[in-house]
Amino acid sequence: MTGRPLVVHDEVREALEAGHGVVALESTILAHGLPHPDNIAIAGQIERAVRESGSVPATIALLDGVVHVGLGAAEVERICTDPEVAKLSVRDVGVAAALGRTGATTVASTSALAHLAGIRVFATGGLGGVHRGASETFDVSADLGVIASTPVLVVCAGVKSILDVPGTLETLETLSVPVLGYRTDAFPGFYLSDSGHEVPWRVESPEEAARVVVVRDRLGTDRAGVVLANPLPADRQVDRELHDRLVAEGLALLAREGVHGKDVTPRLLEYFHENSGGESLRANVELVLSNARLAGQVAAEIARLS
Ligand code: PSU
Ligand code: MN
Repeated sequence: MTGRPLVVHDEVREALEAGHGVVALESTILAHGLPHPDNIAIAGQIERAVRESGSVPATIALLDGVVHVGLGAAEVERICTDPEVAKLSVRDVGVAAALGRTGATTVASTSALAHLAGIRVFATGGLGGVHRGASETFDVSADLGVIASTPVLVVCAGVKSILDVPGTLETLETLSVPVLGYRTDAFPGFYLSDSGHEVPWRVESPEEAARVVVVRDRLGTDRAGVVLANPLPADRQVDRELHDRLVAEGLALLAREGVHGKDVTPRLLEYFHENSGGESLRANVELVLSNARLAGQVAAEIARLS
């Protein structure tokens, strides 16, 4: 047993060596967040959105005990198709690697592995956060703590309103993670453009977001990542009534089925996709593609400024 079980795809390694923009992409959203078989085509669209904005995509996953930073099409298809693909947060990655397993990486583990590979920007859909009732269940996503100690900029559409949104924002403040609204003062609520809560900072362009990363780095104030919150346009968000009904039903379903731990988010997403007449999937795909595009632009700007 020698060497680190981590492979960086040739194209990604060359881009990093040449100082070009690279965007990390998570695989949990593919394996556990989007329905099969749509997830295969969507994975390709996400990678294309990064390329079209001038950066190289690096989808991250664990395959047969080896971390891959950058996947080929067949590997993406495997992550999207194989029902045995585990959901791996940071604490799971080393164990799964030791046991030779295959798994998808969350926001937490994708950020950590992106940083190991030298990638500074990461695009996803929504962050994990503080769950409602967390003061009793202690269910707070590991995403938050890992972002707080991993200098990667995460582009997301905020968090879902199934979570405790103000509690999540308070926790990000406690953990010293800056939250930037992209052309907005409102923290987005994933399916909704505005969660009803404010962000502390706002940036108007990919260049401004890139400057935040570069200047924070130069200052060396702390090692926290940055959350760049990119809302769906108001006319593309999910209808509020439908949204509120899905959230109420979804939370009731979790209680009824006794779902807990890492199964909570995938179960809810599945419920939404099956009960929204295609609306949750439509919005989810649009926001992920928009985040991938923006992340590609920010990564290209960071490369230019560095
Ligand atoms: N939020 C979404 N879609 C997702 C996830 C979150 O809207 O697919 C996934 C991400 O991979 C995130 C993870 O990192 O769920 C958080 O899971 P948990 O709450 O178990 O930490
Ligand atoms: Mn949890």
